[in-house]
Amino acid sequence: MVVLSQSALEHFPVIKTYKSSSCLFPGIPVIDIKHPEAKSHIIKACEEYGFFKLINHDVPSEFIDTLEDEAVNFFNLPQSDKDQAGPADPFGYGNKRIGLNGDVGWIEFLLLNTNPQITSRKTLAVFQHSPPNFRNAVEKYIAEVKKMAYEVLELMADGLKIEPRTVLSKLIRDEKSDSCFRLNHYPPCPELQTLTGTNLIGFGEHTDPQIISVLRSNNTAGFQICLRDDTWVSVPPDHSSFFLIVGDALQVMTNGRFQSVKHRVLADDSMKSRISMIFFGGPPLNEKIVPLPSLVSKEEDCLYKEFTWSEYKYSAYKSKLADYRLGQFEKNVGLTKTKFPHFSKN
Ligand code: GA4
Repeated sequence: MVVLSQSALEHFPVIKTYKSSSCLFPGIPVIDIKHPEAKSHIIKACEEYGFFKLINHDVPSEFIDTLEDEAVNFFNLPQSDKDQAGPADPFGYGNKRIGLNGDVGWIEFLLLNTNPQITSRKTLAVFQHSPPNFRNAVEKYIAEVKKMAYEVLELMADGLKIEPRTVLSKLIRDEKSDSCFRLNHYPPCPELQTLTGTNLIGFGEHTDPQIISVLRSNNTAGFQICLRDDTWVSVPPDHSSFFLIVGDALQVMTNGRFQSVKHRVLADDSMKSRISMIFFGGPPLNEKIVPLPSLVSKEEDCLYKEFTWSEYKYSAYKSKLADYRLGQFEKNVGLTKTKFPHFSKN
């Protein structure tokens, strides 16, 4: 993975980098989960950015550090050992290929499903082929992050004034919740320095299909989000906080009041490896994804057709990373972007 020839580079999407102008974005909303007004801060952040940084959480740092160490151990294994846990179909170990439809990135990763009831054969194979403490570290971390995600979703329901306050969190708490977990390793790419003004894509732009994603990374830069005016900004890394990302399903459930945020990762051009861990909270497969009734005043105001998570997920897995996946589920295709002021460019 680390040997990078010019010809290898030619197979990778290279985008113009605006390193000097693509600003580090100091303005990202930072939410203290214990602040008395956290619920209204969350709503504002989701409306404006579909994204926020969460601080003062109760996830013990020992679980975070242990998982990071285990992830480093895993990615340091000989390539032939890692390959035994692959290819990602979509679960398992993946190297450069993302999804099933030709997307590539400067990345290697492990994608696992997290529901013990439907633990895929591939997820079990990953645990068999990984260091002995790996499974334990993954399971402990996920259990803690899930608890935090429930709390965030309950504060969100409070802020949206919907009852019961568990209306969103119960979808992820459900034993049939179709959630998944991803460990990413973006190897350093110092050769980029010779390619002045270009940058390699680690993980191309996309929105997450699920309800909410909880991202945590080591202190390496590269993560960017797309603002409502279509500019890309770099999010300063912070290894002790979590970044919460609104997914497509939550966009639909809020009838577009929240918008799933486009994000991507650029490969670093220093000697630093980026390690990230993301929990994707999804509903049960048979769950209907529809706007919450209290967020739609009249039936004709409902922006989306009715569909189940299973229908959406399988359609997402047929798409390319950068596709606008919700388009075919909109009642009036293309209208969503102009319906709400915060979607418009100005
Ligand atoms: C994006 C969010 C999650 O990482 C993911 C990704 C999935 C994959 O890597 O297999 C997808 C991508 C993600 C959306 C479109 C499809 C499916 C790759 C891809 C091209 C695990 C998910 O659920 O959707």
